[in-house]
Amino acid sequence: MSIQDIYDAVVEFSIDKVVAKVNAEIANKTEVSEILRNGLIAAMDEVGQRYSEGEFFVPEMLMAAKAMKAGLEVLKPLLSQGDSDKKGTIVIGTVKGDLHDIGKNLVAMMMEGAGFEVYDLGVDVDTEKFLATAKEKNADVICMSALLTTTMPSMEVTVKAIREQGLSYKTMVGGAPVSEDFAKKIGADGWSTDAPGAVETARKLTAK
Ligand code: B12
Repeated sequence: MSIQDIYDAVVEFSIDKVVAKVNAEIANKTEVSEILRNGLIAAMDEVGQRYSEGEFFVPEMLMAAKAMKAGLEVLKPLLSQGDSDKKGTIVIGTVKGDLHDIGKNLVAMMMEGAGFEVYDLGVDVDTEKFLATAKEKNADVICMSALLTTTMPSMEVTVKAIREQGLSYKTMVGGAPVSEDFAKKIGADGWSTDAPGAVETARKLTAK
């Protein structure tokens, strides 16, 4: 039994096996971060690679995503337990035109675990929705996720709208194709390659 079994189960699209193997690793006291990084997330990178090589198509990506999500559900109670001190308020969503939500969900779960109040708007979220929710919930930070290079530009639209309307929300951007350079270029306040980094960045941005 090993982390490799979790990786293999995702690449084989076996929901039952993913759930069983993640539970087994938890029972084994394996670090959650290791299950995530070397098991579930590494497997999704493999799936993306196989898609790029023409070995997998959209249905396979979707089946792997379902298997990964089943694994995340098992981990969720462990990811969202922790700091109960109320931190800032976060509005998070995947940007307009983009339906990828696994990474965004993971960021939301870890933010919750770190004590933030999180409003998750789901996928395909436009600027108006981000801003309307941020106003309604009196948010500190708007977090935007994008997995497609074609949807990244809408992050800039939101950042610009905040500036132009004289609003004070901080912005954080992330997702596989989003780089620190891109974040700086569009004027976002924060960026991170992964969910733990997203929590760290949100802590810094909301530090009073
Ligand atoms: C699963 C998947 C799908 C699933 C998504 C299911 C779901 N519910 O999410 C489905 C099948 C729907 C799908 C569809 C498509 N996909 Co797809 N997909 C993937 C795949 C294999 C995995 C993504 C994933 O979940 N990774 C795991 C998570 C945990 O990682 P993550 O999202 O990067 O998140 C982490 C960090 O980025 C960061 N993070 C994420 N969000 C945020 C936000 C903030 C604020 C911060 C700070 C950090 C942060 O923290 C996260 C946790 O550590 C990727 C390949 C890849 N390696 O990325 C392709 C990939 C993203 N897809 C791709 C493509 C082309 C498509 C389609 C266009 C295919 C098609 N022809 O229809 C469609 C687009 C649909 C749409 N409109 O969105 C391409 C994108 C190419 C590009 N450069 O734009 C990729 C890279 C595959 C490839 N190698 O070509 N896809």
